[in-house]
Amino acid sequence: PPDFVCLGESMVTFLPSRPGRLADVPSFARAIGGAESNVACALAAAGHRVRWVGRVGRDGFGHHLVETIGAHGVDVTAVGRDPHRPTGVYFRTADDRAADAHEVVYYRAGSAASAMSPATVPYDSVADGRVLHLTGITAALSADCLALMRELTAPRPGRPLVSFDVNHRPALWRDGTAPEVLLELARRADLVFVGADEAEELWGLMDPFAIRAALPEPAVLVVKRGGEGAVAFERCAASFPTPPLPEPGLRPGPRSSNAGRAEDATAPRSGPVPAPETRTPHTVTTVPAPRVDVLAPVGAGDAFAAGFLSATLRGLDMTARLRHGHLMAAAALTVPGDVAVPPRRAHADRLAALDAGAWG
Ligand code: KDG
Repeated sequence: PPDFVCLGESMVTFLPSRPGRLADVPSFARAIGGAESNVACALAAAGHRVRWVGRVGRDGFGHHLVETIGAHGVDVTAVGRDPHRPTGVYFRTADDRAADAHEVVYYRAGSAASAMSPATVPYDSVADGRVLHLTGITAALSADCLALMRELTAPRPGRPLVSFDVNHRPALWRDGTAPEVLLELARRADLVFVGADEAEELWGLMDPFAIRAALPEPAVLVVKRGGEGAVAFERCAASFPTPPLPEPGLRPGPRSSNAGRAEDATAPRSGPVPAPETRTPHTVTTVPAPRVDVLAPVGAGDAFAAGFLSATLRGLDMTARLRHGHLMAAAALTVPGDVAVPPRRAHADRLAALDAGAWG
């Protein structure tokens, strides 16, 4: 069985040959994208057994996606092929003055992946891994996809650990339901990743403690704060992760000075007052992000999730998990495409083990 199953829509991505508005760019280079398969590719590169479950059209773009993701070492045998609907595609633009001023233009309405549902995606094809990684993008694709997300996150005996990246894509949510749907799904997951910027757009919350107060259920909540780093909340005696895989000679990185404090979230602090249900004590670990020159931000969140998930399954401590997330994200930030070229595991371990001073 795989360590990870990642489910979601992958698309052929078109990267611009030069900066400018969509109307002005003369040609594009073909690449691949899709938040969940980006995570799958990075996890495979980190040495894990990974399956990607999605649905593509019976068309050239569908073949290309399956072949390329498979060539990254990801198991693609459970990918569905839809004879009636096309594979989704999307175009990116670039702005040479600010990397985050790019546009993303989707051509995915009615795509093959939007036909994923409890009927077209057999539960057994996603439930036999140790961790099932999902994102909020899937919930926005169609009513069927939302039903599938609800089924996969419903509590049931023997459910794999569910990892959920909120991944708010405003262009996909036209009906105003994103705040409530994404909160509902996140509350049913075991591990949640959310950007502070997304939490502000969705729920008007930016302070990590306020976000934790709104999302007390997941055993682990990671709030990403861009260049400022990330904060992880872990419920004490959390059931996540399952016992780590034995790895001889593993040397976890040192703790940063503010790592691993057991906190009662109801203790007085500045900022919004947490809801009473956060009385369960949790540890709070903060790790700054390394500085990099950003070439293209798309895919960095997926890379972060992959680094964090890989380190989690390896049984590394929370500081090391966050550092591996940042290192993988740095790899994605410095390439033009969506899929990171991750550092080799031994190299990443050495970087993650640098002392706290090197981490800002
Ligand atoms: O996280 C990166 C993804 O956003 C990108 O690869 C495309 O999956 C994608 C999406 O739906 O935006």
